[in-house]
Amino acid sequence: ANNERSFIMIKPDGVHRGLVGKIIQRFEERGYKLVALKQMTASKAHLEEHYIDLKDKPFFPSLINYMVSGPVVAMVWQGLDIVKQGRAMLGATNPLASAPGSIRGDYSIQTGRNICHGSDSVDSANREIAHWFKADEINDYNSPFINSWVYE
Ligand code: DAT
Ligand code: MG
Repeated sequence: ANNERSFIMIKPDGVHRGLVGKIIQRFEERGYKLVALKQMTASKAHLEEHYIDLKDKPFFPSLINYMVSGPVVAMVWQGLDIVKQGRAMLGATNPLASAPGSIRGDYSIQTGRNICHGSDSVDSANREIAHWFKADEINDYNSPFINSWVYE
């Protein structure tokens, strides 16, 4: 459906490296609609909940330390197949396995500094969007230009 949503986040390294605009631009140019955006420095508890599925992994503490180290840019993008397409646009978890042309493949080298996050399923997207945004922070606006010129 054209109103599928994904949670996409620019991690602290992406913010420090000045890649916020470039990452947003890729989703905009593709034709996806930005419906929520904020910059915040997330708490440890908030990030541990976000990454709850990984809590038993050996890299969990370093992942959380990295994610609390600075501001992130949290976003909700909307459009046809955005969850799957968003993952493809981000690239593989390990940037060394990410195709050139993907965000991670173009801008990063190591898994622990892979600059961006994207929901891995529609269910995780719904969970993550509710975790990062209040309902009134999401802008459910109509865009006739996108409706006519991105979709047929
Ligand atoms: P993704 O971010 O591609 O959804 P994930 O959900 O498996 O990947 O892991 C979340 C983040 O945790 C990932 O972006 C970077 C870190 N991570 C994952 N696997 C790792 C590993 N083997 N070593 C170090 N960090 C890892
Ligand atoms: Mg993941």
